[in-house]
Amino acid sequence: MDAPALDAFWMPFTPNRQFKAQPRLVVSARGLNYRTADGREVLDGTSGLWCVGAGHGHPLIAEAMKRQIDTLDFASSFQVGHPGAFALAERIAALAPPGLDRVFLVNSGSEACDTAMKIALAHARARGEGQRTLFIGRERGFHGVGFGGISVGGMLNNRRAFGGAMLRADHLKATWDPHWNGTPRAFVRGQPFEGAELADELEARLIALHDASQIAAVIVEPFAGSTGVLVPPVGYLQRLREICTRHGLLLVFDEVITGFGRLGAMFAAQALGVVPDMILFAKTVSNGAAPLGGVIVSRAIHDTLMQGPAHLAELMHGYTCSGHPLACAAGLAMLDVIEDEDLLARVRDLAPHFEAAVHTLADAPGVVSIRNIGLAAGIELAPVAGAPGRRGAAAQAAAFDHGLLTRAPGDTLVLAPPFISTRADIDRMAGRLRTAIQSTHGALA
Ligand code: PXG
Ligand code: PLP
Repeated sequence: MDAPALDAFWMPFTPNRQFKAQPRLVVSARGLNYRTADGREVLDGTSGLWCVGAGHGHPLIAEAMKRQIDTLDFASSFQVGHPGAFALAERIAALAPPGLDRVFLVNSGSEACDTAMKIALAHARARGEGQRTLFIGRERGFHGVGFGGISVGGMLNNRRAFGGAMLRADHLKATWDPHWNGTPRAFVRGQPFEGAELADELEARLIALHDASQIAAVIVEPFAGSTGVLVPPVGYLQRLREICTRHGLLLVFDEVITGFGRLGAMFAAQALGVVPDMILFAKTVSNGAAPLGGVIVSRAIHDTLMQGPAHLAELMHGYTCSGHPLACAAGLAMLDVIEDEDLLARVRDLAPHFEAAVHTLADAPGVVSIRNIGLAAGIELAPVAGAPGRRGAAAQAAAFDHGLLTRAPGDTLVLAPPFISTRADIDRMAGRLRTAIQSTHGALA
């Protein structure tokens, strides 16, 4: 294909003017590597955007999608159905924690979040508790970009421009504190052991302030991914669960990043041993090969909503492409791949090496914190005075030029490698990241 004109495409979450002045185009991908328009290989250090756990161009997924498009290209799931959506939901239900076995399919994590919030509101109303309209999220949480997601989310920049249009929400504090009780833990490996009591704020401040009777649901990511890998202390999620149970609140885990293997279990709920009432998923479920997401709902919530006249939809909600045949084919194939290639065990096996590799960057210039869990890590750089985000952006651009795709929320560089990475791939990623950090450090001092 000839090089396209870049003007018309308004790129999402991208500094458009800067990108179009210095475009970085990828044109193909296989396994762990992207190929750029000018023929260079770039190692995918972020699984695309946390999606491509099984590596790019997986033949089983590609073949399943090709078969599907030749058999049934589109069927809506509104009042008709096709086998793929039922089969996918059944498979996912069987993989989820006990009690969570009803699955609403959508096309993205943002839609999953808005869907879960609607289910929580409808559930409250069905129980005669229509006053429950407040959601509790967490500072530095990300739940996509729908109006529900930005309301319960805690990223200031995603909220600032839309303030008046948001739903009622309040927020827990972020779990990240580099000096817990005066003890430095900027370079803690994995989950910090102290600090579970951060969760007590839910009861001591938020429930005390708003009253449990007003709260529709508490929505958190098991670890905050897109704000730079903020890992909760051991026991924190358990405490949230206990408090929610004590006060009759629904607990929702946003597993858009953690779902389908990133922590070495199918869901973080299983890796960390805490069962919520709903789980949101997207991204890795289809290996990124098709837009696909969903909400796994407890049988209890689902059954509460199965009421009203039999000829009317029990939930007035759904997307044209909910349960799209191609997305379902990709999802079913990805579940086969996870099983056949034992990807969860590979993640568990690789995670300690990954942890050790990213922590070797502690002595790279300007690194102020390194955090990791499963196959996710955030390497935080000291900001340029008066220009937060500049150093992160410069290092991200340099990494790409040195053959590594990374992400830079603010001044944190994120690594989230595909599950099929080898130890040598991980070392290469860490090496290229070091080069990028070193090569941009001096210029921005
Ligand atoms: N919840 C979580 C926890 C996410 O990480 C979404 C919801 C929204 O999903 P969709 O499919 O609507 O984008 C996400 C998305 C990053 C980055 O840089 C992360 C996401 C999206 C874009 C960038 O880490 N996560
Ligand atoms: N806008 C219009 C005019 C529509 O007809 C529809 C769906 O039928 C939508 C928006 C919603 O689109 P989607 O179902 O893909 O989210």
